[in-house]
Amino acid sequence: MDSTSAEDWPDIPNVQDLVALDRQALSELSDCNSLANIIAWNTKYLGDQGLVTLQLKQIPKQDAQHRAGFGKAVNRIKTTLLAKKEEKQRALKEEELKRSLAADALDVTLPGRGVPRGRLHVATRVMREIRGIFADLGFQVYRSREVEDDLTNFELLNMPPHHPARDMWDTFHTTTPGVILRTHTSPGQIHVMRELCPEPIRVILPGMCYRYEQITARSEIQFEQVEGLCIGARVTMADLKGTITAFARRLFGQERQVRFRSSYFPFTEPSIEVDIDWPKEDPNADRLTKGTGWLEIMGAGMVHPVVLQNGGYDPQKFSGFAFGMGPQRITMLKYAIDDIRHFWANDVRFLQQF
Ligand code: FA5
Repeated sequence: MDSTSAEDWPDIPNVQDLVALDRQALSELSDCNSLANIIAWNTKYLGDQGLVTLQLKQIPKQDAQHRAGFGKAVNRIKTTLLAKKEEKQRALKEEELKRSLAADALDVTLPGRGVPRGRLHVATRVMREIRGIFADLGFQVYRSREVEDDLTNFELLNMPPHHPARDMWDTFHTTTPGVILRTHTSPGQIHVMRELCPEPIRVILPGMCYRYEQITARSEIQFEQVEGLCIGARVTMADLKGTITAFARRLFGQERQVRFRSSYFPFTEPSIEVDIDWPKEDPNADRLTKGTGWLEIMGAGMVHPVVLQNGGYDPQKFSGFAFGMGPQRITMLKYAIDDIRHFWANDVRFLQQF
């Protein structure tokens, strides 16, 4: 930076002090590397008690001969320092702006942050697939209640209080005697029959069921079922077999073999259980089929005449079939899910796989 030299004012006696002050001020100014430093520098030299200001206050005390020269010199120093200070201040502000722009740089070419998209739970997807298949087969959806009475959940389905088959469906009782959480969707058969009798029926009844039993990898205390009910003048076992086979092939693939095994349910006669074959090349085949090559997907049968009667239908004129499947177990088979508890765990690592 330029500084005043003693030769500029040869007629001032204490010119050396002024020159030294000027040089010191300029040197310190050039060392300032922040706006805060400049403020401190300004206070030291140009503030009310600043070193240059003090010299300005000395002007009137100079003898008449040197007063004008001294005043001129001090004022010149002040003016120069002010100008240099402003110049330095501007440069520092610019530097600071550049630094902050570089630090907060916004790269407008970066791709935007993706919005995470939700999806349907795998159980909901399979449930919709099942509904879709039965819709194509001409079945309507009938919604039925989850809180039932003992009469509809058991008795009207041909299970009087003493019936040993009740042991298969251990129940959650409410504090109101006889009011329970349904153990299966089958009581819905009674509701739909009583509502639609004597019309023919072709419905599915999806919904939640509750059983007081041990939770395992295959069993929950709360799970979904899809009940099916078809009633008409000449409904036969062949209709049941055809419907189930068409359903299983649509859901699991055209090549699938469907096997019907005789079984027992108090509300169907005859009763069957339905298996599908499982591809041997699937590494899970042995575990899933327990080495048999077949997997059970539902219970079914021809509606028992007592149940038809309880629903208002004359068993001499009407016949029907019914089935009940667990869509969560079907989902487990379809996607090789090894534990039914994943469905309710709400773990996104599980959910994101589907
Ligand atoms: C019944 O519940 C009968 N109501 C089915 C039926 C309906 C037969 C109409 C005949 C005519 P079952 O208890 O086997 O049957 O259950 C049917 C399906 O529900 C099972 O195959 C299984 O897929 C599912 N399920 C049963 N218990 C559980 C459980 N604790 N957790 C998950 N799914 C279950």
